[in-house]
Amino acid sequence: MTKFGSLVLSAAIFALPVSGMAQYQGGDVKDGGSISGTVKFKGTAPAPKKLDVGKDREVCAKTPKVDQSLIVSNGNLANAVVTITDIKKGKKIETKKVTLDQKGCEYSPHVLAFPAGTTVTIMNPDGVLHNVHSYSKVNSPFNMAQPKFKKSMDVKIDKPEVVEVKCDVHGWMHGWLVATPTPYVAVTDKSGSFKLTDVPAGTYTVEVWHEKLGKNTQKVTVKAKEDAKATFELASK
Ligand SMILES: [Cu+2]
Repeated sequence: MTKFGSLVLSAAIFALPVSGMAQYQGGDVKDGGSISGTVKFKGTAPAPKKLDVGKDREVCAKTPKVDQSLIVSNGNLANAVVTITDIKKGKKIETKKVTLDQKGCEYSPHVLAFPAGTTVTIMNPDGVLHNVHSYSKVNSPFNMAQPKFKKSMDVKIDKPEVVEVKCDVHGWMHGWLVATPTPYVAVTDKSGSFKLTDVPAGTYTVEVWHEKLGKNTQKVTVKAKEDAKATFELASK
């Protein structure tokens, strides 16, 4: 292949994954409204499994660990990610640093969501070795040892993707980094609540994603300076 040809090809490969991002235009939002609501779990959720902490117990077993992959309280679902999938224009993307903690050998938060282009600071306050391993396909995967003396390290997630993260030292450690093409993203708290703010008036597709329960969408109409309510319900697959 000619030099020119390979340049064109590599430019095309580079351009593909970010095309979704390029479509979004950030700016000032005047008289924006919001979308808030609750994500519910349909049915009776099993009690979360206790995790077997078989390594570095003096640090990792200080607090009991339970499987975070399905946390439901009073029918409300935690750790669900809510986004607007078809918004083309809205508030500016601010890529402030966000933090993923590993205190007590557990990822906290279990699901961390942010706009693509954000730098994630991964903390290691416990003084044990972790190995942070990402299972990304769109972004370059990382596999980084974090020795006990390395209190923090940064990793930038450039492109929109749901990235699974595991620790190769502690098999029970498992979490998610969710990078979105727009700034409209929220993760439900223990009460299943979420809120997306500064949304320009209009009708949008709002999507909820949960690691175990999958996706669900609904159309939501936002009026200027008003809060639109949306309730989602996800069931076991
Ligand atoms: Cu670890």
